[in-house]
Order: sequence, then C-alpha cells, then structure tokens
Amino acid sequence: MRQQGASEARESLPRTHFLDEAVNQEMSEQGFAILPNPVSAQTVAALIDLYQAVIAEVGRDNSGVFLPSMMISRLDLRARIWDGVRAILGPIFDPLFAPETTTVVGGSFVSKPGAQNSARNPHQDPSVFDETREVSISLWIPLTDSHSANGTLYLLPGSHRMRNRVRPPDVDSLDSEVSTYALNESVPVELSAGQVLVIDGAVIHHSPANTSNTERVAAICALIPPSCEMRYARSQNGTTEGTAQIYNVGEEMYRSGNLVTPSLDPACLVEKSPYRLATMADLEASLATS
Ligand SMILES: O=C(O)CCC(=O)C(=O)O
Repeated sequence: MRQQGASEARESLPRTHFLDEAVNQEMSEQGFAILPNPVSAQTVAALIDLYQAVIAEVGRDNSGVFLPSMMISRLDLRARIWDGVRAILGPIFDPLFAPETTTVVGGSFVSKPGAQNSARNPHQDPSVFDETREVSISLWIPLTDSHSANGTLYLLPGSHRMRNRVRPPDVDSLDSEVSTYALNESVPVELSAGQVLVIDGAVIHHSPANTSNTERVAAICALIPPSCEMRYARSQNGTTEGTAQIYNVGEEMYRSGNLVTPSLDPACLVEKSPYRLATMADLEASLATS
C-alpha cells in the first residue's frame, strides 16, 4: 500500500531529461546523481585556466570563507565566467539531453579555501525556475579531487521532494531542526577531479570546512530546462515566512546582473507565492515517498 503511494508521489513530480534513463531515475529517487563519464583532463585544465584568469584580475581573497564567484562585484568578470563555462561545457553536456529539452546556459565557480570558516551550511539552492513544471538542475565539477578532508559536498537523499518550491535567495529555506538533521544524516560524495555530480536545486546539501591546506575549487554548470525562463523570487523584506514576488528575469541577471539588490521590472512580475521554512514534518513526508 505504502509502495503504491510512494511511486504515485514520485510520478507526480517533474523529471529530468537525460538520454540515460538511469540518471533520470536516480535523480528522481535521490535528488542527485554522478554521471557515468568524467570530463577530460583538458576540460578540467581549461576550467582551471578560466578560474585563474579571473582570480588574477580580482585578486586572491584571504578571508578564508566559502566563496561563490556569483558574488564577485565586477559584473564584467561574472559575465566572462558565465560565458566561459558555457563555451567549455556546453558542447560536452548539451548532447546528454533529449533534443530541445535541457541546455547549458552558463556557469560559475565555488572556492573553498583550506580554513576553519570555510564550511557551507545545509541549504537548498534558491529557486530560479518554475519547479512545478521542471526540475532545476546544475552540475558540480570539482577541479581537484574532492573528499571529506577538503570539504566535499554532502547531500540528503530524497530531500528534494519537500515541495517547498519557492526559495528566495536571501532567506534560509530550512528550519534549525532540519538543518541539524541534514548535518548528521547527509551522505558525502567523494569525487575525482572532473567527475560530474548532477544536483537537483531542491535537494538539501552542505559542505564541511576544508581542513587541508589546499583550496578546493569546483565549477558549477547552470542548465536551463525546456521552455523555462530564469526567475528571481523576491522575499517579503527578508522575513523567513511570507509571500514572495516572482519575476521572470531572464538569463542576463544571473550572467551579469546585480543579485544582491536587484532592480526588478514590475512588468516582469509573474506570480506571488507563499514561502516558509521547511520543517521536519515536510522532510519526513518527503523521505517517506522514497
Ligand atoms: O562547493 C561547495 O562546497 C558548496 C556548493 C553549494 O552548495 C552551492 O553553491 O550551492
């Protein structure tokens, strides 16, 4: 009886569009999957070159905290990374999807220096697509081997089914109990440089501090699902619960726009939706459907 309910709950959720049905199945069940083939050493080298060229311009950050390149204030450099990642990874990943479904739209880097403050707490990614229609996925590709000691990713299998589909970027989407549960129960994904982890933006993930003395950098490849516009969910003045205003902003905002204090065109407002912190009840319901 429970099995039937579980599969019905899964079937009602959108699915990914990989040609490899095993990857779609794993994404549906776990909320993440490792692709069968890594990218080549030359591709890793090209991504490292792109990253180093930008670091040479902005200067090395010595704060010791986890740093996403999406937060670089030089918008021209953000655009250079976005376009550069697309140029390197588009030809590799576009053919992995059914025709006219998902395509590489751009990308960024995340840097985790070897420092005590470099942990990234459990979170879900902000919602940037209409997740009632399509799964929002990205690819995480470490440029060095990534393991527990240098702060690899940990993910909580099945947590992508919580259905809290509106997640403004400036507000946590998880209450403290869920966050603590995720810290204790998530599974580490250890990867060699160039291996490719597909992540559903709704799956809970985190990374502990990098306790090695070498920076751990990963490329993030952003993908756009079929017939979806990129969105921005504006919170209600940063409160943890409220009604979000959702704008169709298009790719340009994520490529080179101000993501901290965006100016949003009222004509692009497409939806108003409630949002709140996900609770253990939400998580238990989501895990029960696995
Ligand atoms: O690279 C990491 O350690 C975390 C990346 C991540 O969770 C994110 O960018 O959302």
